[in-house]
Amino acid sequence: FDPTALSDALPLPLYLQLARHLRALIVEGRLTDQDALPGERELAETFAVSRVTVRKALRELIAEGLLHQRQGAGTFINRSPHVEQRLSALTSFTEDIGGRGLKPDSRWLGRSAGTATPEEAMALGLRPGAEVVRLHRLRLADGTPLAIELSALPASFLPDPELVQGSLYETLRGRGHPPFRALQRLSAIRLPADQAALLGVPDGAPALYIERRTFLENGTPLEFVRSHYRGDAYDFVVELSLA
Ligand code: 16G
Repeated sequence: FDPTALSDALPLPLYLQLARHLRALIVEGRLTDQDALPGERELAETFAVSRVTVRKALRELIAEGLLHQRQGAGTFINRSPHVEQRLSALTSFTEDIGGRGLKPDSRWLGRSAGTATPEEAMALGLRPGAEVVRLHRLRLADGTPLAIELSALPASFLPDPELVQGSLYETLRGRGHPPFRALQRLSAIRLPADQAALLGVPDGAPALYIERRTFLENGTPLEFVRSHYRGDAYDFVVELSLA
């Protein structure tokens, strides 16, 4: 903690200055050795501000999802699961998260069937006007949102989005259409407000926008996915060898 980070001379109210300082420490991972913040009185003394100011600053960070309070126990940093994901294996979210001993889950943001948009038709190699099914899901690990995924599939492989209860890939394997190969593109973005809110991170937080096109063994496009992965929760790792 740096008590000199706060100043009466700045045009920002003291509680917002304190929130800004604590936010930076949390987001930059500089409080990694401890989960609990010092008590209100100790923070007030450290920063030479009133307890009311401390309380208002903490309330800001709780509203942003960075901290939580437990009755009688204190204030704690919300640690999100950190996932190290190999880029060279074609796996599903359910397998990735389950394989780490975390509980994979999805919240439906939408599911529909309809005519492919030009972009979907192009990505899936469909003729204009072909039917697709869309699955729009918030993906969670141990209850923490990690990614938003919008998958589009030709209706010929998945006639009804309701067929997917848990894992999409498991459903496809069960129907005799196992994903075999995929082409994936990752780009860095800042999350717009609506997606940041779903993922429980501040507006403009860094994320990876990932597009994946998945194919059957015979090369037929099976799935077109546009997803947003939290930048603070994922490391993508790939092994390189001499060409
Ligand atoms: C992964 C894939 C996604 C696929 C999903 C299926 C990326 C980066 N990852 O999250 O394309 O749709 O797995 O997961 O796109 P499920 O079988 O658990 O539904």
